[in-house]
Amino acid sequence: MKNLTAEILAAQNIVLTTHKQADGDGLGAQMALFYALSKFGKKVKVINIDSTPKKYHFMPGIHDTQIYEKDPVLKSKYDLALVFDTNDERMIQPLFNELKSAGTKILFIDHHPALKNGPTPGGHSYIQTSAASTGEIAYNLIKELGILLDEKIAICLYTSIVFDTQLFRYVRSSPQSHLICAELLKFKFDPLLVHQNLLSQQSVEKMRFISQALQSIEYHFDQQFALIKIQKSELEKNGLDIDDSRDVIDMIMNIKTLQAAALIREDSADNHKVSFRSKGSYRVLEIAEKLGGGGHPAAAGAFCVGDYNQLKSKILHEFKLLLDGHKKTGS
Ligand SMILES: [Mn+2]
Repeated sequence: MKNLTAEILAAQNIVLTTHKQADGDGLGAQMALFYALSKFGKKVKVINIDSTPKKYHFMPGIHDTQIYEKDPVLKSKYDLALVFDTNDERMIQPLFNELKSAGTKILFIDHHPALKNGPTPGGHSYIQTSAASTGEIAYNLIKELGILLDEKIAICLYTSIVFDTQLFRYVRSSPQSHLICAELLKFKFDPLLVHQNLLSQQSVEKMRFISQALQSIEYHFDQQFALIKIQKSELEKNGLDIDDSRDVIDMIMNIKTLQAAALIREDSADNHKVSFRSKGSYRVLEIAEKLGGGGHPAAAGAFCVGDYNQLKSKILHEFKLLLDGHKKTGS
Protein backbone atom coordinates (compact mmCIF):
# COMPACT_ATOMS: atom_id res chain seq x y z
CA MET A 1 0.00 0.00 0.00
CA LYS A 2 2.88 2.39 0.80
CA ASN A 3 4.47 1.74 -2.63
CA LEU A 4 1.12 2.22 -4.29
CA THR A 5 0.49 5.58 -2.62
CA ALA A 6 4.08 6.66 -3.41
CA GLU A 7 3.47 5.92 -7.10
CA ILE A 8 0.27 7.94 -7.04
CA LEU A 9 1.89 10.87 -5.21
CA ALA A 10 4.71 10.94 -7.78
CA ALA A 11 2.37 10.94 -10.80
CA GLN A 12 0.62 13.99 -12.25
CA ASN A 13 -1.29 12.61 -15.21
CA ILE A 14 -3.16 9.43 -14.30
CA VAL A 15 -5.38 7.17 -16.39
CA LEU A 16 -7.87 4.78 -14.77
CA THR A 17 -9.30 1.68 -16.37
CA THR A 18 -10.97 -1.65 -15.60
CA HIS A 19 -11.42 -5.00 -17.34
CA LYS A 20 -13.39 -5.53 -20.56
CA GLN A 21 -17.10 -6.09 -20.05
CA ALA A 22 -16.80 -3.95 -16.97
CA ASP A 23 -18.90 -4.67 -13.89
CA GLY A 24 -20.12 -2.71 -10.89
CA ASP A 25 -17.02 -3.46 -8.86
CA GLY A 26 -14.42 -2.31 -11.38
CA LEU A 27 -16.47 0.72 -12.44
CA GLY A 28 -17.25 1.71 -8.86
CA ALA A 29 -13.62 1.49 -7.72
CA GLN A 30 -12.44 3.36 -10.79
CA MET A 31 -14.99 6.19 -10.54
CA ALA A 32 -14.35 6.56 -6.79
CA LEU A 33 -10.66 7.05 -7.52
CA PHE A 34 -11.53 9.42 -10.35
CA TYR A 35 -13.31 11.77 -7.94
CA ALA A 36 -10.79 11.25 -5.13
CA LEU A 37 -7.68 11.85 -7.24
CA SER A 38 -9.26 14.82 -9.04
CA LYS A 39 -9.91 16.43 -5.64
CA PHE A 40 -6.32 15.62 -4.75
CA GLY A 41 -5.09 17.83 -7.61
CA LYS A 42 -4.20 15.10 -10.12
CA LYS A 43 -5.10 15.20 -13.78
CA VAL A 44 -7.26 12.11 -14.17
CA LYS A 45 -8.77 10.41 -17.21
CA VAL A 46 -11.02 7.34 -17.30
CA ILE A 47 -10.66 5.07 -20.34
CA ASN A 48 -12.57 1.80 -20.57
CA ILE A 49 -12.26 -0.84 -23.26
CA ASP A 50 -15.90 -1.29 -24.25
CA SER A 51 -19.13 0.57 -23.62
CA THR A 52 -20.67 0.64 -20.16
CA PRO A 53 -23.71 -1.66 -19.69
CA LYS A 54 -26.94 0.29 -19.25
CA LYS A 55 -27.49 -0.72 -15.65
CA TYR A 56 -24.46 1.35 -14.60
CA HIS A 57 -25.63 4.52 -16.30
CA PHE A 58 -26.90 5.86 -12.96
CA MET A 59 -23.32 6.22 -11.68
CA PRO A 60 -21.95 9.76 -11.51
CA GLY A 61 -19.43 10.63 -14.22
CA ILE A 62 -19.92 7.39 -16.14
CA HIS A 63 -20.98 9.17 -19.36
CA ASP A 64 -17.72 11.13 -19.52
CA THR A 65 -15.50 8.06 -19.85
CA GLN A 66 -13.58 7.43 -23.05
CA ILE A 67 -14.48 4.11 -24.70
CA TYR A 68 -11.31 2.80 -26.28
CA GLU A 69 -13.07 0.48 -28.73
CA LYS A 70 -14.78 3.51 -30.31
CA ASP A 71 -12.03 6.07 -29.76
CA PRO A 72 -8.64 4.30 -29.69
CA VAL A 73 -6.43 7.36 -29.19
CA LEU A 74 -4.43 8.26 -26.11
CA LYS A 75 -5.18 11.95 -25.71
CA SER A 76 -2.29 12.64 -23.38
CA LYS A 77 0.96 11.20 -22.05
CA TYR A 78 0.09 9.46 -18.80
CA ASP A 79 2.62 8.90 -16.03
CA LEU A 80 0.60 6.19 -14.38
CA ALA A 81 -2.24 3.80 -15.23
CA LEU A 82 -4.30 2.23 -12.45
CA VAL A 83 -6.20 -0.88 -13.55
CA PHE A 84 -9.04 -2.04 -11.32
CA ASP A 85 -10.56 -5.46 -10.65
CA THR A 86 -8.19 -7.56 -12.80
CA ASN A 87 -4.51 -8.44 -12.86
CA ASP A 88 -4.66 -9.90 -16.35
CA GLU A 89 -3.29 -7.58 -19.03
CA ARG A 90 -5.36 -9.41 -21.70
CA MET A 91 -8.48 -8.00 -20.08
CA ILE A 92 -7.44 -4.45 -21.01
CA GLN A 93 -5.99 -5.08 -24.45
CA PRO A 94 -5.24 -3.35 -26.77
CA LEU A 95 -5.05 -0.44 -24.32
CA PHE A 96 -2.38 -2.24 -22.28
CA ASN A 97 0.06 -2.37 -25.22
CA GLU A 98 -0.63 1.25 -26.13
CA LEU A 99 0.07 2.46 -22.60
CA LYS A 100 3.15 0.30 -22.36
CA SER A 101 4.66 1.56 -25.57
CA ALA A 102 3.88 5.14 -24.49
CA GLY A 103 6.01 4.50 -21.38
CA THR A 104 3.15 4.69 -18.86
CA LYS A 105 3.73 2.82 -15.60
CA ILE A 106 0.92 0.26 -15.19
CA LEU A 107 -0.37 -0.87 -11.79
CA PHE A 108 -3.10 -3.46 -11.27
CA ILE A 109 -5.27 -3.02 -8.17
CA ASP A 110 -7.21 -6.19 -7.63
CA HIS A 111 -8.70 -8.83 -5.33
CA HIS A 112 -8.43 -11.82 -7.70
CA PRO A 113 -5.57 -14.27 -7.05
CA ALA A 114 -2.63 -13.77 -9.43
CA LEU A 115 -3.08 -15.76 -12.63
CA LYS A 116 -1.46 -19.17 -12.87
CA ASN A 117 -1.76 -19.63 -16.60
CA GLY A 118 -1.63 -16.09 -17.92
CA PRO A 119 1.09 -14.10 -19.62
CA THR A 120 3.99 -13.01 -17.40
CA PRO A 121 2.63 -9.90 -15.72
CA GLY A 122 3.59 -6.86 -17.76
CA GLY A 123 2.73 -4.43 -14.97
CA HIS A 124 3.00 -4.30 -11.20
CA SER A 125 0.14 -5.45 -8.99
CA TYR A 126 -1.39 -4.65 -5.66
CA ILE A 127 -3.53 -7.69 -4.89
CA GLN A 128 -5.53 -8.23 -1.73
CA THR A 129 -7.55 -11.45 -2.03
CA SER A 130 -9.09 -10.96 1.43
CA ALA A 131 -11.11 -8.03 0.05
CA ALA A 132 -14.63 -9.01 -1.05
CA SER A 133 -14.52 -6.29 -3.71
CA THR A 134 -11.97 -4.03 -5.38
CA GLY A 135 -14.09 -1.19 -3.98
CA GLU A 136 -12.81 -2.07 -0.49
CA ILE A 137 -9.21 -1.72 -1.67
CA ALA A 138 -10.14 1.59 -3.33
CA TYR A 139 -11.63 2.76 -0.01
CA ASN A 140 -8.42 1.86 1.86
CA LEU A 141 -6.34 3.62 -0.77
CA ILE A 142 -8.41 6.80 -0.56
CA LYS A 143 -8.07 6.74 3.25
CA GLU A 144 -4.34 6.09 3.01
CA LEU A 145 -3.97 9.14 0.75
CA GLY A 146 -5.85 11.20 3.33
CA ILE A 147 -8.59 12.20 0.87
CA LEU A 148 -11.96 12.95 2.43
CA LEU A 149 -14.94 10.95 1.20
CA ASP A 150 -17.87 12.78 -0.37
CA GLU A 151 -21.26 11.87 -1.86
CA LYS A 152 -19.94 10.90 -5.28
CA ILE A 153 -17.07 8.82 -3.93
CA ALA A 154 -19.48 7.17 -1.48
CA ILE A 155 -22.04 6.15 -4.11
CA CYS A 156 -19.27 4.69 -6.32
CA LEU A 157 -17.67 2.68 -3.51
CA TYR A 158 -21.08 1.52 -2.32
CA THR A 159 -21.84 0.34 -5.88
CA SER A 160 -18.62 -1.70 -5.92
CA ILE A 161 -19.26 -3.44 -2.63
CA VAL A 162 -22.97 -4.09 -3.17
CA PHE A 163 -22.28 -5.47 -6.64
CA ASP A 164 -19.45 -7.86 -5.80
CA THR A 165 -21.02 -9.08 -2.56
CA GLN A 166 -24.47 -9.21 -4.25
CA LEU A 167 -25.93 -7.23 -1.36
CA PHE A 168 -23.72 -8.86 1.26
CA ARG A 169 -24.37 -12.48 0.25
CA TYR A 170 -20.72 -13.06 -0.63
CA VAL A 171 -18.82 -11.26 2.10
CA ARG A 172 -15.49 -12.64 3.33
CA SER A 173 -14.87 -13.77 6.88
CA SER A 174 -14.49 -10.23 8.14
CA PRO A 175 -16.94 -7.42 8.86
CA GLN A 176 -15.03 -5.15 6.45
CA SER A 177 -17.67 -4.91 3.71
CA HIS A 178 -20.42 -4.03 6.19
CA LEU A 179 -18.30 -1.58 8.16
CA ILE A 180 -17.20 0.35 5.09
CA CYS A 181 -20.80 0.54 3.81
CA ALA A 182 -22.02 1.77 7.20
CA GLU A 183 -19.59 4.67 6.87
CA LEU A 184 -20.54 5.34 3.22
CA LEU A 185 -24.23 5.49 4.11
CA LYS A 186 -23.58 8.62 6.19
CA PHE A 187 -23.37 10.48 2.88
CA LYS A 188 -26.47 11.68 1.15
CA PHE A 189 -27.39 9.17 -1.54
CA ASP A 190 -30.19 6.69 -1.88
CA PRO A 191 -28.94 3.11 -1.37
CA LEU A 192 -32.22 1.75 -2.77
CA LEU A 193 -31.44 3.47 -6.05
CA VAL A 194 -28.13 1.58 -6.20
CA HIS A 195 -29.78 -1.74 -5.29
CA GLN A 196 -32.49 -1.30 -7.88
CA ASN A 197 -30.11 -0.29 -10.62
CA LEU A 198 -27.75 -3.16 -9.94
CA LEU A 199 -30.17 -5.94 -9.11
CA SER A 200 -33.67 -5.14 -10.40
CA GLN A 201 -33.17 -4.17 -14.01
CA GLN A 202 -34.65 -7.26 -15.65
CA SER A 203 -36.70 -6.59 -18.75
CA VAL A 204 -39.55 -8.72 -20.08
CA GLU A 205 -37.24 -9.76 -22.95
CA LYS A 206 -34.58 -10.79 -20.51
CA MET A 207 -36.98 -12.88 -18.42
CA ARG A 208 -38.11 -14.58 -21.62
CA PHE A 209 -34.49 -15.25 -22.52
CA ILE A 210 -33.75 -16.63 -19.05
CA SER A 211 -36.80 -18.90 -19.11
CA GLN A 212 -35.61 -20.34 -22.45
CA ALA A 213 -32.04 -20.71 -21.19
CA LEU A 214 -33.24 -22.52 -18.06
CA GLN A 215 -34.85 -25.18 -20.22
CA SER A 216 -31.43 -26.24 -21.48
CA ILE A 217 -30.09 -26.94 -17.98
CA GLU A 218 -28.42 -30.33 -17.44
CA TYR A 219 -27.75 -31.82 -14.03
CA HIS A 220 -24.83 -34.11 -13.26
CA PHE A 221 -23.44 -35.99 -10.25
CA ASP A 222 -26.69 -36.27 -8.25
CA GLN A 223 -27.72 -32.71 -9.08
CA GLN A 224 -24.57 -31.33 -7.50
CA PHE A 225 -23.37 -29.83 -10.77
CA ALA A 226 -25.34 -28.05 -13.46
CA LEU A 227 -24.42 -27.08 -16.96
CA ILE A 228 -26.25 -24.56 -19.05
CA LYS A 229 -25.63 -23.43 -22.60
CA ILE A 230 -26.68 -20.16 -24.17
CA GLN A 231 -25.99 -18.59 -27.55
CA LYS A 232 -24.55 -15.13 -27.95
CA SER A 233 -26.83 -14.71 -30.99
CA GLU A 234 -29.88 -15.30 -28.74
CA LEU A 235 -28.72 -12.53 -26.40
CA GLU A 236 -28.34 -10.20 -29.36
CA LYS A 237 -31.67 -11.20 -30.88
CA ASN A 238 -33.38 -10.20 -27.63
CA GLY A 239 -31.49 -6.91 -27.48
CA LEU A 240 -29.60 -7.96 -24.35
CA ASP A 241 -26.08 -7.10 -23.19
CA ILE A 242 -23.45 -9.84 -22.88
CA ASP A 243 -23.54 -8.82 -19.25
CA ASP A 244 -27.09 -10.22 -18.98
CA SER A 245 -25.95 -13.86 -19.17
CA ARG A 246 -24.38 -13.55 -15.70
CA ASP A 247 -27.77 -13.52 -14.05
CA VAL A 248 -28.62 -16.93 -15.46
CA ILE A 249 -25.83 -18.68 -13.61
CA ASP A 250 -26.33 -16.68 -10.41
CA MET A 251 -29.99 -17.68 -10.52
CA ILE A 252 -29.36 -21.42 -10.86
CA MET A 253 -26.90 -21.31 -7.96
CA ASN A 254 -29.97 -20.83 -5.75
CA ILE A 255 -30.82 -24.52 -6.32
CA LYS A 256 -30.27 -26.28 -3.01
CA THR A 257 -28.48 -29.43 -4.20
CA LEU A 258 -26.08 -27.60 -6.50
CA GLN A 259 -22.50 -27.25 -5.38
CA ALA A 260 -21.24 -25.73 -8.60
CA ALA A 261 -22.36 -24.78 -12.08
CA ALA A 262 -20.95 -23.86 -15.46
CA LEU A 263 -22.56 -21.58 -18.01
CA ILE A 264 -21.23 -21.98 -21.53
CA ARG A 265 -21.88 -19.08 -23.84
CA GLU A 266 -21.41 -19.97 -27.47
CA ASP A 267 -19.99 -16.94 -29.26
CA SER A 268 -19.37 -18.89 -32.49
CA ALA A 269 -19.10 -22.60 -33.33
CA ASP A 270 -15.52 -22.73 -32.04
CA ASN A 271 -15.48 -19.97 -29.46
CA HIS A 272 -17.02 -20.29 -26.03
CA LYS A 273 -16.95 -18.30 -22.85
CA VAL A 274 -17.34 -20.48 -19.77
CA SER A 275 -18.37 -19.04 -16.41
CA PHE A 276 -18.13 -21.09 -13.24
CA ARG A 277 -19.75 -20.62 -9.86
CA SER A 278 -19.38 -22.65 -6.69
CA LYS A 279 -20.95 -22.49 -3.25
CA GLY A 280 -17.44 -22.66 -1.81
CA SER A 281 -16.57 -26.32 -1.22
CA TYR A 282 -15.21 -26.79 -4.73
CA ARG A 283 -12.57 -24.49 -6.15
CA VAL A 284 -13.92 -24.00 -9.66
CA LEU A 285 -11.04 -21.59 -10.27
CA GLU A 286 -8.89 -24.72 -10.76
CA ILE A 287 -11.04 -25.77 -13.72
CA ALA A 288 -10.99 -22.26 -15.17
CA GLU A 289 -7.20 -22.17 -14.84
CA LYS A 290 -6.85 -25.48 -16.67
CA LEU A 291 -8.87 -23.90 -19.48
CA GLY A 292 -6.51 -20.90 -19.55
CA GLY A 293 -8.73 -18.53 -17.58
CA GLY A 294 -8.83 -17.14 -14.06
CA GLY A 295 -11.02 -15.53 -11.42
CA HIS A 296 -11.91 -16.20 -7.80
CA PRO A 297 -11.96 -19.63 -6.11
CA ALA A 298 -15.79 -19.70 -6.30
CA ALA A 299 -16.46 -17.51 -9.37
CA ALA A 300 -14.18 -17.95 -12.34
CA GLY A 301 -14.21 -18.08 -16.12
CA ALA A 302 -12.31 -18.73 -19.31
CA PHE A 303 -12.49 -18.07 -23.04
CA CYS A 304 -12.10 -21.38 -24.89
CA VAL A 305 -11.36 -22.21 -28.50
CA GLY A 306 -12.71 -25.52 -29.79
CA ASP A 307 -15.71 -27.75 -30.12
CA TYR A 308 -18.61 -27.58 -27.62
CA ASN A 309 -18.84 -31.32 -26.91
CA GLN A 310 -15.15 -31.59 -26.14
CA LEU A 311 -15.36 -28.59 -23.86
CA LYS A 312 -18.35 -30.04 -22.03
CA SER A 313 -16.62 -33.44 -21.48
CA LYS A 314 -13.51 -31.66 -20.22
CA ILE A 315 -15.54 -29.60 -17.73
CA LEU A 316 -17.45 -32.64 -16.45
CA HIS A 317 -14.21 -34.61 -16.15
CA GLU A 318 -12.52 -31.80 -14.23
CA PHE A 319 -15.47 -31.34 -11.88
CA LYS A 320 -15.50 -35.10 -11.22
CA LEU A 321 -11.84 -34.83 -10.17
CA LEU A 322 -12.77 -32.07 -7.71
CA LEU A 323 -15.63 -34.22 -6.35
CA ASP A 324 -13.39 -37.28 -5.97
CA GLY A 325 -10.65 -35.21 -4.31
CA HIS A 326 -13.24 -33.83 -1.91
CA LYS A 327 -14.51 -37.33 -0.99
CA LYS A 328 -10.97 -38.48 -0.28
CA THR A 329 -9.98 -35.66 2.02
CA GLY A 330 -13.47 -34.94 3.34
CA SER A 331 -12.61 -31.25 3.37
MN1 LIG B 1 -14.44 -7.66 -8.28
